Amino acid sequence: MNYKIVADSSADKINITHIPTASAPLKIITNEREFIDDDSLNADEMVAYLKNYSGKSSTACPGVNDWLISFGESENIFCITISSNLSGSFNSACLAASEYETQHPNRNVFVIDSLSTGGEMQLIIEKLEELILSGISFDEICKQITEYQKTTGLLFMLQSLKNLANNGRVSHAVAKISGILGIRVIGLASDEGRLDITDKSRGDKKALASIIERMKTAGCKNGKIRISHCQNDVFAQTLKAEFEKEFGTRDIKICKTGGLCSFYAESGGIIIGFEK
Ligand code: X90
Repeated sequence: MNYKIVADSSADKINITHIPTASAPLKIITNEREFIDDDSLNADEMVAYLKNYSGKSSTACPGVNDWLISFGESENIFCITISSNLSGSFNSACLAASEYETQHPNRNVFVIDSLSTGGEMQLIIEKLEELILSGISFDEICKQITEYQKTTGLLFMLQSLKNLANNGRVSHAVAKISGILGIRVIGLASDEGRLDITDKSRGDKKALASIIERMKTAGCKNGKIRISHCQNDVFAQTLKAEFEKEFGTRDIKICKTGGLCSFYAESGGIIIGFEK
């Protein structure tokens, strides 16, 4: 029985090595250019280009065919998507899964709505690898990963909500506050997989205090933490050091946001997946 874990590119990074993986790319689209969120994308160049671009910009989820390509020829597939309340990615993955299972009656695809993105998807992927390697059955893995999802969370800190508002993912009224210089908007992925904004803090120091407080309240202890940052390595490193002190956890990884999360988190943005 062979296994494969596939995720859309909003996961930012896939940290596992023992099970084959694939990423289904989202796209970032302007009137002049189209960016495919795969390994060849230079996200920093894209962010720099978008800074000087004043026209319309949007994103598109992977199509059914993109998902089918990522499945390849594997027998047992776990497929993780960005929140179905933010994107059509889950929907198109489900369509691809049923097409795949019809074509290959002996193969299985389990599609997981992360109700989140970034680091929380990384944690789900890592847990899946662990469960597969433990040798339990496909059905048992499905059960256990669904339970695991209840024990993970996601927090974000953004310095601009412009692209989120322009694409209808937060209200323009909420986005306005983030336009004020020095303001960092902090929030959590809600249980329904939407952006739940909880704090507006001025400056990194206050933002740091709000982040720690929110993570404590959310139930973060000494489990794994996965941080993605958009052009903000300095603050990501500060967070890592503070999390180590505050929660005593040593398993913290930092990566750069991929194309999709760079587009929405924008320069300075931070996304944190954590275990409760
Ligand atoms: O299908 C598409 O075009 C993709 C749409 C994605 C929209 C939002 C992505 C947000 C990514 C922002 C902070 C994380 C919030 C997660 C809450 C569940 C980054």
